[in-house]
Amino acid sequence: GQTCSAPGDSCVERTFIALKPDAIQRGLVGDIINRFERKGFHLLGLKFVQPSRQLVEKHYEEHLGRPFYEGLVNYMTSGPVLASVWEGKNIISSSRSLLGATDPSKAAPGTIRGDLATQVGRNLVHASDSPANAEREIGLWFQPEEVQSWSRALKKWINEEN
Ligand code: IDP
Repeated sequence: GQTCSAPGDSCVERTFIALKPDAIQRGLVGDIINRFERKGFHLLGLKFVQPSRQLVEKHYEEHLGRPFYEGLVNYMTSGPVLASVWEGKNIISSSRSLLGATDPSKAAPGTIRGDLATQVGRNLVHASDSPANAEREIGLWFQPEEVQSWSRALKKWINEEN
């Protein structure tokens, strides 16, 4: 959880990405994960979990009281979720660009939601929206030993500036 203040700086962040139950049901796991891998992001943790109501309520606590909150909790607990941790340059804002707008009917073509979804209540994927939320969400969904630290041979081809 560092902050990448200026676009174009070289700071590396971690984020939490979850493929929601509709992504699993629709068989889109490979397609969505592929987009993060092809971008050059570094996978640190991955697990298939049936989240409890309590976990989802904590994850979405900022939305408590919103009209869509109950539906959102029901949706997120309706089946297994693929939870993941990724690292990369400016990954928090960059992964949200890959996802597209929250409402898939407004998401740009080329984005995950723009290409693959139509409904805000079935928008396939979650990505943390700030460094503080990324660390909070990683801590909610993962034990420390489930997040790996490994070095990739391709690193210099993806990350070096010159
Ligand atoms: P985000 O997932 O793009 O960060 P948030 O505003 O944090 O968007 O909303 C969290 C999730 O709540 C959304 O991804 C979506 O699943 C759901 N949601 C948000 N707004 C609505 C709504 O108006 N109707 C139904 N579901 C919504």
